[in-house]
Amino acid sequence: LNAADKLKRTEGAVEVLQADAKGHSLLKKYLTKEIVEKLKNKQTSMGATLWDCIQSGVANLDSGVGIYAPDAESYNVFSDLFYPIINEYHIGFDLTKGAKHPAPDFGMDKLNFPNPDPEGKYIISTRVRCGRSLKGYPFNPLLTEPQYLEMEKSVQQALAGLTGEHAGKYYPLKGMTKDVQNQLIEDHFLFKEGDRFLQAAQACRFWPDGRGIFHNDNKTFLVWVNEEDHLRIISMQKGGDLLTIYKRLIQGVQQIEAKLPFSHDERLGFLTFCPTNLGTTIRASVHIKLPKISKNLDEFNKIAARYNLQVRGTAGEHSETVGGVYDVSNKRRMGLTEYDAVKEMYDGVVELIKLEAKSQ
Ligand code: ADP
Ligand code: CIR
Repeated sequence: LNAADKLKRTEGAVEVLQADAKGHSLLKKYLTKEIVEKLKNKQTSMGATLWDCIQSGVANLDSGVGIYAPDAESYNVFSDLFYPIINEYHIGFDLTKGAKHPAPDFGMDKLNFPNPDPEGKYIISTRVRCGRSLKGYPFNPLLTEPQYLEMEKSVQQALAGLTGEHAGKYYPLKGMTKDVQNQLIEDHFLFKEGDRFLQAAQACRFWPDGRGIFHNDNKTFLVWVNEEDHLRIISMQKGGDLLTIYKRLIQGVQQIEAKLPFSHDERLGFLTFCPTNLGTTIRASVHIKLPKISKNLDEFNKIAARYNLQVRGTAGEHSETVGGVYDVSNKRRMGLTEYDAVKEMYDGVVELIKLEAKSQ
């Protein structure tokens, strides 16, 4: 699209969003004619416009959120739109009132997460991930092909230096056979391909160049390269031993941090492409079967929300359940520490299991 077309679509966005009765995105809720008028001609120093931020949510009316930041500066330049969305998603983190994300704290000295399901009746697996961006680079829509390759190379080099149980191998997406790729996706280790929300955000350009996955032999420590974020660092394994999984993540992040400079902002925390991931960037989740309390999905979502938990399908965001397995995770990632984000998931899941156990 040229600049004139982008402007035209921006001016028509409110109408498109409001005309769709089913849509319930945060973009639909917060994008007003006034905000469009105020922001439609603004640009970041790298040239990102309001259209670049909202195009995914306008193309995908069933978005939950509907907005991405092409670069970190977008969060400030388009703050009239981003701040209320951030405030609602992160359950009360109001940057218009001067909210500041706390300093990073994994809580290594106070970890205490006894397995909430020692008999393995409910929890199938546990995963904790965080996102990181490399200093000096914008997010997906503004990256050039040479930058993707340069980033992949420096990440690959840094990861090659990992030791102990974090040591592993990098597998570029380019050249990976479809069989291997699909098996990794099916086993929940690798990001999916063709995410229409990311595609519409211009986040999949030059795919699969510069994209890949690093993992150790056991596939308990993994790093996604240049999918939605520059890095997604992941620790996961079967069962409910969150303590082991979380410690492995912390140690992995600290080893990588010693080799690569990450983008961090005083008020926003760690910087990510999607505003839902800012701050701690932590999503701690269980794959869990709670057949009684999840029988009615609307009801289950409401129960989960009481504990600030989010429910996703078995294959992650925007997917359905397979065999009654749900992905239950902390929803908010801003305005609390890494430790508290993980504890929020842990405490909530303990309560859900109690509810399931006493349900008829
Ligand atoms: P993200 O966690 O990176 O925000 P998704 O919701 O798309 O993104 O999930 C990514 C992958 O991680 C999916 O395959 C999903 O099934 C898998 N996953 C998430 N939580 C768990 C878990 N607790 N155990 C196993 N796999 C999980
Ligand atoms: C949507 O709006 O549904 C997609 N753009 C995904 C947004 C949520 N992402 C997330 O929770 N990490």
